[in-house]
Amino acid sequence: MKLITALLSPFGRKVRVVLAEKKIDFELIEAKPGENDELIQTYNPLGKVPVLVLDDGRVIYDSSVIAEHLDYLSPVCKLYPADQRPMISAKRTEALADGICDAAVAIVMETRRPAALQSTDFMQRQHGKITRGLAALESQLEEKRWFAGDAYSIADVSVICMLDYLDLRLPDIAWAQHYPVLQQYHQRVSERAALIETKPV
Ligand SMILES: N[C@@H](CCC(=O)N[C@@H](CS)C(=O)NCC(=O)O)C(=O)O
Repeated sequence: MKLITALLSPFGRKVRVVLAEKKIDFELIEAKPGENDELIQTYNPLGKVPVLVLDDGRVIYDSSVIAEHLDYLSPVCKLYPADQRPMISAKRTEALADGICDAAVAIVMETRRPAALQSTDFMQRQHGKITRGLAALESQLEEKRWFAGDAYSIADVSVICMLDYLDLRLPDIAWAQHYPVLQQYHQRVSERAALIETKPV
């Protein structure tokens, strides 16, 4: 299978972490939106990465659909809980972490526009999504070891990828200073090999 993604995409990293956890071999095709749009749009009409191209030619997007498909393919390190309650909890946390990434990506794109065209109001709305999202995650975790159920899941993969993306792109948010529960959780979970080997630099 082939994974088409930008190396710094938090959504692409989520998929790379899942592939690493499951020890699935794949070919990485690096493609950046804005630079390789023609290639990306050939596979995904939305022009977004990541995209997974299976050996039989089937194309899968977005990152959540890819991650769930990979979890179905391999029993190694199951990432979507089998029971309904923890499964919905895992998917909701994945949606929240991905939504924070959407807001962060939107801010990064806005700051690349000419200064005169940038909207302070738009950026404040995106910042609100990020800070409310982080506060919700901080209170959800409390004393728990994992975000969903009693095991590492796609929720944890998504949250770690999101936190690392904020550090990379929006370090002024300084989330680790404001959310001590998330900070300790991040430190502990980030020791997993799949997270270390995919960490963006
Ligand atoms: N919901 C999508 C989001 C993917 C996404 O927004 N990717 C960004 C890169 S980080 C992208 O390709 N943006 C290009 C665009 O929006 O045109 C997913 O989970 O895969």
